[in-house]
Amino acid sequence: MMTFALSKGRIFDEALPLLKSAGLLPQESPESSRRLILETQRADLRLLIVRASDVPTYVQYGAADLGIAGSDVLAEQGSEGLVQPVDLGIARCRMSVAVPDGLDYQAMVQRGARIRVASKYVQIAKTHFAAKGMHVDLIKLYGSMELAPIVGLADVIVDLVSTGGTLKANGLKEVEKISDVSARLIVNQAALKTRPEKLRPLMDALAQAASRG
Ligand code: PRT
Ligand code: MG
Repeated sequence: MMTFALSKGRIFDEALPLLKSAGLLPQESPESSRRLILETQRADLRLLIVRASDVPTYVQYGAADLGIAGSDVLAEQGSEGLVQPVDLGIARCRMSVAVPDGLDYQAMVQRGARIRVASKYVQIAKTHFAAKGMHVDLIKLYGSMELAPIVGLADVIVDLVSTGGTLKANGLKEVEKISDVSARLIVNQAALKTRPEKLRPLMDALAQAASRG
């Protein structure tokens, strides 16, 4: 039996065509089912439905053999014990710094001002501002980052941006791209060593499906 960890929502929706063409479709939709373990078209493969940020943990500990995780989550949490054979090119967005519309970010940077940064991605933010030689105070949030500068909790945020609509709706603007983000296939390194004959064909099928997409 092989176990594949996946999150509902954005990643599942965009992974669906890939799962379909690799013959890995679940028997029921995770959006309508309350089950957390789903059977698939293949008797030797089951899906685990977990939070997006928990996918690497399940695969790292070997509770799942493989999974799909955003490169944002992998960069934030580290990817020890994981192989990342394929950029699936789905759930694309970018990690950016955003500030209130009226704020002159470049001037703040040039002044060497100490800034307060709110983010769910504190490691990514820390690395980014350290590389720029900036002093920052990091404030960890778990969601609704856009609110922080509006209510004076932080000067800037580091968050994912796709259309830019969420920033705009909250009076913020994107001032610096940190990285491009997309979902990656991840595989437990030890499982790949001990059962390559099972895992390789799956990895190849998903890689092929992704390259066609
Ligand atoms: O929702 P939950 O707390 O369970 O977990 P999650 O928010 O981590 O999961 P989910 O499903 O929302 O996101 C899973 C993955 O999708 C992320 O880790 C990214 O790799 C990827 N992804 C791609 C995105 C976006 N695009 C995206 N736009 N994740 C989040 N967003 C959010 C962003 O945080 C912001 O609030 O969408 C908003 C911005 O969108 P625009 O279009 O208004 O710019
Ligand atoms: Mg979400």
